Amino acid sequence: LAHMIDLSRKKDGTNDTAAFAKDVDKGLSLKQKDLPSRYFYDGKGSQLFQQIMSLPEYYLTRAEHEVFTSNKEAISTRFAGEGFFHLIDLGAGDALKTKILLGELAQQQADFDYVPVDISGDAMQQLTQSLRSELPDVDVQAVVGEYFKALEWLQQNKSERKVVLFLGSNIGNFEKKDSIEFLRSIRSYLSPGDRLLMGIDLRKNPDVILQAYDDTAGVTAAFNLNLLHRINRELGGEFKVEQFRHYAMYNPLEGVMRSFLISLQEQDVYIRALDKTYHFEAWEALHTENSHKYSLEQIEELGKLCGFAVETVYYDSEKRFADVLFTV
Ligand code: AVI
Repeated sequence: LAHMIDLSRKKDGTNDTAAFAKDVDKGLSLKQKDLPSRYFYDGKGSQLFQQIMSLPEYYLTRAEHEVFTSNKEAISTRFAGEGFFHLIDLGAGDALKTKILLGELAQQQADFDYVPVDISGDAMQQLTQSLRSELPDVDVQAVVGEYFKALEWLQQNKSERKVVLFLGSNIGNFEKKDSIEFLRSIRSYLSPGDRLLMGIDLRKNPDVILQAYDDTAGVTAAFNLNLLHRINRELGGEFKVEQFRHYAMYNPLEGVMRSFLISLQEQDVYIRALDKTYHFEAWEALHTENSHKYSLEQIEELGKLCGFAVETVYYDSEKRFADVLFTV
């Protein structure tokens, strides 16, 4: 059984390009230029991120894969213990890690349905298809749209138990205050007995972290620079992309990996959709992404602030990455 519902269309008549244009103008007009990292993920960017996930330096995905492989029985048993539940996978993508759990849950004959949520319709189409052939016994209700739309939609079945997955250290890309707002909002859709399993990249040797965001093959650089290509493609921007470079740095005090695009020379860039020109000084930085790394203490604290208690922490063998199971 597999369905797909599309909640991505906007009611107010504005489209995604208009929102993108507005955010680009806002970000490039700041004294310290800054663009939201969620705009990395157009078709090309999503493809590059897939490539990043299999880079030797990008340990996060492999580490979380290991967490799932070595703990799938324990996790599934916790999920399935109390009767029917919805397994809601926020930002599911290709669900490579979730499939490990789904296989185990199916084997345990758990009573659940799987609700992958993603902004990419293509990704949800492909996932639905692959699940149909790989795990035909799992009920799938794919949702195309923003995270909260999906949670709202699920409120129709308010009394049904929910387990929310937020994997891949996606929480790390939020500013601290946004992560609190986000988790509180998830919490508001949950009831006692519900759970949240969140994947979080842990603090570790700064060299290891830095290399993960500055790989030798240059895939992460291409991923970052794609944001300028996207502005050129979608907003008629005139960025000379080769006049910018990727620069990544890790601050071990804050536990934050920051990525920038640095202008290699003084230049003006015209963007047709905004009919505006933006000035860059030589070596001026445009900030594009933060990836926060957490300590276990901070994770507990963050959970507490948002109404979640830590039930179990699952690690990979090198303790690089944690999947934290929270209860409400
Ligand atoms: C999606 N997110 C968790 C990735 C990260 O590690 O922050 C995005 C990424 N940026 C550069 N490499 C990967």
